[in-house]
Amino acid sequence: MTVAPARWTVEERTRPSPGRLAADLRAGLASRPVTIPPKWFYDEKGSALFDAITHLPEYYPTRTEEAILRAHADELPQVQALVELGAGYSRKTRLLLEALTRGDRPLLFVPLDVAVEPLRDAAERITADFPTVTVHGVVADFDEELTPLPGTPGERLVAFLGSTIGNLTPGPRAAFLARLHRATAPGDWFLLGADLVKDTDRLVRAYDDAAGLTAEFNKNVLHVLARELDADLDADDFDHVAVYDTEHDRIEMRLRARRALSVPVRALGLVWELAEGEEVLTETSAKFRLEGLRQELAEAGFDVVETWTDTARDFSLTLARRRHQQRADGYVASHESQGEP
Ligand code: AVJ
Repeated sequence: MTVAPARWTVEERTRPSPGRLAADLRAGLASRPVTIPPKWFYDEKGSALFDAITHLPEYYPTRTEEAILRAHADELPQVQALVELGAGYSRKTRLLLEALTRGDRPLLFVPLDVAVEPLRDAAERITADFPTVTVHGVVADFDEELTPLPGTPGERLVAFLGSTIGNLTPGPRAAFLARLHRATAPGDWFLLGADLVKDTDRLVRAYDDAAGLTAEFNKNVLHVLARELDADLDADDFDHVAVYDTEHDRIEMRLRARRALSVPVRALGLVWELAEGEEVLTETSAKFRLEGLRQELAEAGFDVVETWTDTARDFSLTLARRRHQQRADGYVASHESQGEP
């Protein structure tokens, strides 16, 4: 009997722990409005709800991005490694893998995710379906340092799809791009999916659908807090709210207390007091303008090479490349090949 060498590994750099949720809630309770980071939506139920949202008629981003990717996947650079931030084994991942392995090209696939189980599942299925792909999964949070990224420096494509970048407000977004810059080398590519500014009514409907799935998704974070932090939270005490902030170009999802509440949070040893009508901020989802994106990327050291959109300009895919020596301010580093000052 011969045993094939394993074509996948999963490297655990972080473990999700209730301690991190406790710290996030503690910090969130001290801010106004009270804020809970959106990453805590995604337990098993929340992930399933999000998947259902992507099929809703009102939620255009996923299907639009997929169509753009389908139309332009063959124009992507032929790289040695594909790194996917927040990856799973989506249809979009398949499209990328198909395009990058055409003609039986070998490819290293580096899915990066906060959870180990989906990574193992994806790694098994991808190695089974794509004979020329080797998988090196990384369990990590892109809120934290990304370095070192597997793959050959200068020959990698980092994909960050689905407008997940929209969950970051401008400061944290610049910090994320700086982390990406530290983790990449000159010549590496960045493929970014970003939702675009559009008619307010359509945006609000995408985050407040008629079937109520987004409301359920939003309230799911209350179940996560109740379970993980032993909090007496009842989802029925809250209303789902989705508003568009035209000043900051972003959707905000909030949970509004229907009455005054005193919520024991035993894991934190405190009682969370909410006034009637008080709103808890659970997600911001930024909507972008192409010129602004181009500028943010350039400031972070990534030059836009291509921008693809659908005909309605609802969603964008941007292909950028990490600059070689020259910086936006004109400074040219002559000797170092990596890591500008
Ligand atoms: C996964 C963050 C891109 O902001 O559109 C969907 C999450 N929230 N419906 C988004 C989400 C409500 C989604 N992202």
